[in-house]
Amino acid sequence: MADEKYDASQIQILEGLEAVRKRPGMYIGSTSSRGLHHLVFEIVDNAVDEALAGRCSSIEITIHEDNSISVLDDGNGIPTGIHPTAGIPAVEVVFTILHAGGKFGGSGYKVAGGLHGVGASVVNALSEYLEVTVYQNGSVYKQRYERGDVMTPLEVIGKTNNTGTLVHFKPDGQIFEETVYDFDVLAKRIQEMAFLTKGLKIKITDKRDGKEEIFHYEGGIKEFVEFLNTEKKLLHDKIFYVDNEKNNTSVEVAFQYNDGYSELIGSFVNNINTPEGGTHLAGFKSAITKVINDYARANNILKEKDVNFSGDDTREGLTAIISIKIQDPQFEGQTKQKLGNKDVRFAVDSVVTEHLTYFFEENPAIAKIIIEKAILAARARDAAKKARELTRRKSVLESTTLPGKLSDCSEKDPSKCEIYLVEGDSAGGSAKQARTRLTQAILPLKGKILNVEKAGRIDKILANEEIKAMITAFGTGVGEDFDVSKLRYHKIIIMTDADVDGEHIRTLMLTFLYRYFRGLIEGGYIYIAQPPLYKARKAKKDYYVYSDKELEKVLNEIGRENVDIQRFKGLGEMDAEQLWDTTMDPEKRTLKKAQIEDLVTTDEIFSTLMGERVDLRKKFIEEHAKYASNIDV
Ligand code: TSJ
Repeated sequence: MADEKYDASQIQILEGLEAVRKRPGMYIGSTSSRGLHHLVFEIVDNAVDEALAGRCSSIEITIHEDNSISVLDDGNGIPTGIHPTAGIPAVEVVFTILHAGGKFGGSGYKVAGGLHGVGASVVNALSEYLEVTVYQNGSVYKQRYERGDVMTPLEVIGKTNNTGTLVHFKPDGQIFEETVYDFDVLAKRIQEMAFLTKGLKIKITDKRDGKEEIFHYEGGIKEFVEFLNTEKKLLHDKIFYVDNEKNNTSVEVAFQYNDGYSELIGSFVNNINTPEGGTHLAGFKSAITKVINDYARANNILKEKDVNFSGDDTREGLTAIISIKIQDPQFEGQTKQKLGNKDVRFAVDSVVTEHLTYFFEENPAIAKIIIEKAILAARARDAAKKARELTRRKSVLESTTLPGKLSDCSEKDPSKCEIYLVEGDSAGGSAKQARTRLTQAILPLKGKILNVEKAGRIDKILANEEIKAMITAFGTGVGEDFDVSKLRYHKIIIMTDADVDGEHIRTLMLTFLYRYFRGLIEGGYIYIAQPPLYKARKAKKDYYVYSDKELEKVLNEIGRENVDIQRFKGLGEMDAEQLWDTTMDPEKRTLKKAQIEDLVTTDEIFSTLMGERVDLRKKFIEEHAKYASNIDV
């Protein structure tokens, strides 16, 4: 290639990637641990695309001892030929031009990839170094970049009989606040990727400690459902599964019922989780409601006088995965996580309707079991409704009669109000003393609140005093009555001890909110207070410290001599002033927003921790002293 041409394109390229280094958050969300892990997913997404195109069957991810990452696939290799308009090798375009990648006339679905849908060039820009090796046409090609700059041109460095792409990069310590990888964070998302791409084998190896895992599911999302239902009592063995295409939409659905009372539906568009659902989820729900009702009528299980099952009735105990792939996904809603494409609803509805009708005809015993479950759900719903009406008359759930234990705030504008849900009466007392009366309400909750996962249906749960108090204080109503516009506090803050018991109670509360007030989590109203773990005192000066890592940092700064370190076992060990200063003062505190992070752990935690299996629950609590991490930012 002519040198001149090479230089010319180079200048333009450098400008492009400089922007990424200046404002990394714009491209990868943040430069925290989350952004660090995001880099890996960006790269892996590209290799998964190659698998979706049918050219790759195996991906190997390695965390090296220096926390650099390599990703190897056995696909065709990123094209090495000169790109017709850029005039440089296509692989160099991929790594040096923003938003390039994958658009070389390849067919099939382009997975948007990652949170922000940006590509390899962003990873390159944010890496101390990145080396790409392509195995193609009998040759091994290699190129090296540093902080996005081309260090060496694409060179042939050897011969090979293999094909594939290897990318090795080290995130730039000048950019990232955190540079240490967490195996579990990577493994979780990679496992999800493997479930969503049937047949693809993904291996992850941690060279720092020798850990490795291989995820490989020939059954794809059918095995995902099996996995999510692992600790559940199943209502039927055979999993419903369909993988079909309709109007350019690939529709893959799997589901199975368990004897529980909640529904767990994971929905994905081009391998990206859509926690807020959208048209694909709507299509699925309308199909199963319709097919179950039609079958029940046709077989005279629902008589003429009977009303139809509601959608909720047909989804009690349902575990499902919906994975669709489309050419041009449109995301809407506040967080752009809700699929908006109108025609997708019809495509999913019609594929599921057709195959589920057929499935019920082939498996009448399963149809009967599912319908019986819906009958019980409908009865419980009626009972709960009657109970609610009764209690409403008694004004127990009426927001005008607030619970006696609530110390309400005086401000009436919900957007300015916050409520602290505080574990235990004594901590509740300190919090009450510490708070700002105008905007902060305190609701102390006794000991272990009800374990909703084991308690059963909503009618029983509503009878629990602690839960009744929360519902009344929130003001939103619950179940069919839920109305987020009636929420009395725009911040609901869970404040528990920093010990294992506190964690347990926090998880119980989150479980309750997840199951019955998911709208509050999705709306971003639920927060977790961060009380300090330690107080370090030196020369009459106090340092409040929130993690073991921070303690190390503080001790390094102030010196280890003559330091008095106090570990706070519970909120109760702090006086009102300390509690205010460290945890409740809006000017100084940090709050974590609870969000439904990923399906794999969320449900693993909720069912393992809360379900029937006491042995697993114990083991889980012991292993995961910090298990709310999956639900935090
Ligand atoms: F992200 C990335 F670019 F760094 C990256 C890309 C990282 C890794 C580990 C793999 C890949 C990658 C890209 N593997 N395979 C490909 N494939 C292509 O770029 C490719 C190959 C052939 C054709 C074609 O149309 O023939 C098209 C494409 C996009």
